[in-house]
Amino acid sequence: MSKPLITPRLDLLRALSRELVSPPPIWLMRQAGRYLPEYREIRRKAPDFLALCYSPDLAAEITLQPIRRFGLDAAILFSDILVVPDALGMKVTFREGEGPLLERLETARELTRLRVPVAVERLAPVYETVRRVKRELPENVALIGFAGAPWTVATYMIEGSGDREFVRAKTWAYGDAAAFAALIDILVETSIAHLAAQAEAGVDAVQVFDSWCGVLPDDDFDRWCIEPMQRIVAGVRAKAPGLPIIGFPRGAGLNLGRYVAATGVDAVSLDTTVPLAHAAELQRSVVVQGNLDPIALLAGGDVLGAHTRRIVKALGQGPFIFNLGHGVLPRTPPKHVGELVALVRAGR
Ligand code: 1CP
Repeated sequence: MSKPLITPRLDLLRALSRELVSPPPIWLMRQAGRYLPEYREIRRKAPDFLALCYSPDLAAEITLQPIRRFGLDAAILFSDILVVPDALGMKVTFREGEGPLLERLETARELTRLRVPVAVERLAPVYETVRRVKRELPENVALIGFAGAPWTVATYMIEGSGDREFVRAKTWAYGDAAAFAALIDILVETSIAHLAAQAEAGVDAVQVFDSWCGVLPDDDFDRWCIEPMQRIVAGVRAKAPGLPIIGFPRGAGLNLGRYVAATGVDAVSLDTTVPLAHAAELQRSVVVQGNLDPIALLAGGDVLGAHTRRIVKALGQGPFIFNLGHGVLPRTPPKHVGELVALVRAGR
């Protein structure tokens, strides 16, 4: 018998092309990671976190773990936004349970140290992971690639570790905008190349994480979040036409509408604080994704049920992808993720 000529399109891609998919596709930020015992088992044996990111076998296995357990509609490549500074030649380490630590950029003069032309070559193992995952992923599951947005990645490169006031990064951006723009340019260029290489290796869509753009005031939000993202969207579209792009401007608040209109992203991932009435309004012009509070997932039970139903009721009538408003927290019981998937799928 001959194979059917048309394979059904992935639910995630249908939703990203503005189709109403009911029940909505679901995947979760940080769906692979520390809350899963099978991840912790692999992590325990690895020399360090980046070694996992650069091992195609292990990274592919970790990418597939939540798919096997929960049957989600999309896998997200197991990697990190900080592989980009690492590939540019900055030393990046991850301390167990404490987050990343980077050798930091002290002055604009140090930008010449960054190895821009070879960065993407150094990320070859990441693209090999994409190819392996694609071979093993069930055919109804999409694969999402990603990168950090320039502002967010720049904050790690300048702060070195998490100063949540961003004193050094902001002082640089406000005080020496030309030098800061040079760093942002390097990150725009490298992100475009990194995302296009993931597309070439086979990802079905990409997400750009701007986890810290919510701390920028007014014009600086335009200059360091919206403008770089406009260039990334244009650059990726030129190299990988048709690849859907999801933006995650976490904490953008009142700037969300302008971010969507100006960047032209196919979908916007909403953090937990975005009111559902506002999300429904945005949905008229863009696909929305989100925005369950990760704490509701951690809590489980009636709290999880009530929060989930409220979101599906408010957003399930338009183009929508169910997700969290930020990543799965390490102490989340895996059972709650299974319950969430069942709840969203029962909402037909
Ligand atoms: O110790 C460990 O085992 C490492 C924990 C861990 C994991 C599982 C880190 C360190 N990164 C990751 C994977 C990761 N990071 C993925 C892929 C898998 C998935 O989502 O399932 C993705 C998409 C990221 C993205 C990422 N890394 C972001 C953007 C999203 C967000 O959470 O806001 C950011 C800011 C990072 C930096 C980073 N890497 C790791 C940690 C703990 C952090 C956050 C540090 C901080 O809060 O400043």
